[in-house]
Amino acid sequence: MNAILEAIERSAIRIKQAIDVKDIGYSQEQNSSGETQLQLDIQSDLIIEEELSHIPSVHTIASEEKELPMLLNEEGHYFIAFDPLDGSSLVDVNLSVGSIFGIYEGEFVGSALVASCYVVYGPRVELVFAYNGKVKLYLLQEGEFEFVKEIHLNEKGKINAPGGTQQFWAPYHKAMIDSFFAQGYRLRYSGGMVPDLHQILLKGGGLFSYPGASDKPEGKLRQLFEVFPFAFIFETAGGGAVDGTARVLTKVTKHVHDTSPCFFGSQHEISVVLSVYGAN
Ligand code: P6P
Repeated sequence: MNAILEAIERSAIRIKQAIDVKDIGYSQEQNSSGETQLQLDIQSDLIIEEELSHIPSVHTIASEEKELPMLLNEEGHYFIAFDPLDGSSLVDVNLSVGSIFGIYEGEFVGSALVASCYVVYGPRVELVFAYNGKVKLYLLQEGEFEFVKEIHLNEKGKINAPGGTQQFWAPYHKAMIDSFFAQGYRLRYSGGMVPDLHQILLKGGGLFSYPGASDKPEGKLRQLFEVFPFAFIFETAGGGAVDGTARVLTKVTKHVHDTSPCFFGSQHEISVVLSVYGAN
């Protein structure tokens, strides 16, 4: 696992350099989710693929930017799913973006997740790694990621990050979101999953939601590359991650690019989601 973390660290440093110097032109290609790929998306994907290809324990990789999984080493046992540069379109307005990694044992299913990691490229480059019951924060300093602290979520938070298109929300979802604001929760939503969830983790808690809605009944965020890795991190940090009625990590993934409605947060906020969705 240490070799994988080191490969992610090397990838992060190379991706940060690419963000800082590269133009952000669009390619002629689209990814499997129908999103036009930035040159940066493609470059970030190739950087991670190259760094992981040197690790014997990695069997297969799956990327948000690749149609199908890619076999790297028959003898390996880790299956790694990643979103190379989530929220990449935010680069052209100079907002934070991130890379997300899910490290699965033997197969791409939520229950096989054994470690998760994300990197946030903002005013500083930080990395969060969840493994063996701990969530650890690292800060890039002079070319090295230095350990900062362990992350724990409070039982209840103060941040509300409501994703999705409001006009398509179910009425009970809108009433639930509004109820948090009526209790004084602060609106914190940039459109970048990594910085939005990083803020909730570092500020002690709250709720991030990207629900199923009439325009996207199965939500927008991808199970293997985005939802499951963050679910693992939030649960390890003492919070929860559900699709409205159940833990997202129990979901069955039928296709590598499947999405899921998702709610990540502190225990209190997750219990509110379960009671509201359970009653509708
Ligand atoms: P919306 C970025 O495109 C992304 O995949 C996530 O990073 C982010 O949470 C979500 O989409 C934002 O989606 O519909 O609110 O713009």
